[in-house]
Amino acid sequence: MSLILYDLCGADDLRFSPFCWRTRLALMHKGLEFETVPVRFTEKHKIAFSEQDKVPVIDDGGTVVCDSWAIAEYLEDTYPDHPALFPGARGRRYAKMTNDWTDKLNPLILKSIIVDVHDSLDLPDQTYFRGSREKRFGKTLEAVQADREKTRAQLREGMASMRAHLMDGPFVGGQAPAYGDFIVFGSLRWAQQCSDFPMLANDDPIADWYGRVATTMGVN
Ligand SMILES: N[C@@H](CCC(=O)N[C@@H](CS)C(=O)NCC(=O)O)C(=O)O
Repeated sequence: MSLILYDLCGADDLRFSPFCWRTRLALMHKGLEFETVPVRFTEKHKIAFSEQDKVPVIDDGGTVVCDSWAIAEYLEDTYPDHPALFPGARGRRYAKMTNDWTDKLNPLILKSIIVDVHDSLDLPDQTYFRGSREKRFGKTLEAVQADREKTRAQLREGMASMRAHLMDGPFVGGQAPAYGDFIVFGSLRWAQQCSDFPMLANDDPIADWYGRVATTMGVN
């Protein structure tokens, strides 16, 4: 049985989830064949078998794994002879650090593009997204996004350690992209797909890195 990725889906089949991007790129890097099943926010029934309500979920021939980090570990441990997601002696720990660091930056991206994300969804999902996110933030999506110059500045400042890291090599993972790259790339890809508001300045070394990952992974 083939491997299936349950992938968040917006309007016009837009696949924009930062977490699903992590998994998609991990599968591509491992050279594993997979199919995707589009899942809208309001189609939780499609992942009910996973006994939780978030994507990504993979079904690898009957083995169901949820949560992008758990999926990455599963793929690395199940397919050790395929290209490594966590290269190097401490690769897994560094990737986990990048995972946790990026998860803390994601809210800044979300707040910068939240109306644009809403507008990227089909109508039933727009209603769900507005209701759930306005409850989370305690204000309208428009009020959240109104501060986006400020939140984007915080994001750019928050990425300083990555700029410093990239002075040592072209990728987060070293000389070639690995899971640490896919984590950060997924978040910036999400912003790029849903919004015209650029997260990075053109002369930011992270913008160059983003282009390198896109080219290497063939996701331009
Ligand atoms: N920690 C999880 C987070 C997954 C997550 O938050 N997924 C979002 C899509 S980007 C989701 O499914 N949200 C469902 C909802 O908000 O109802 C991971 O790394 O996979």
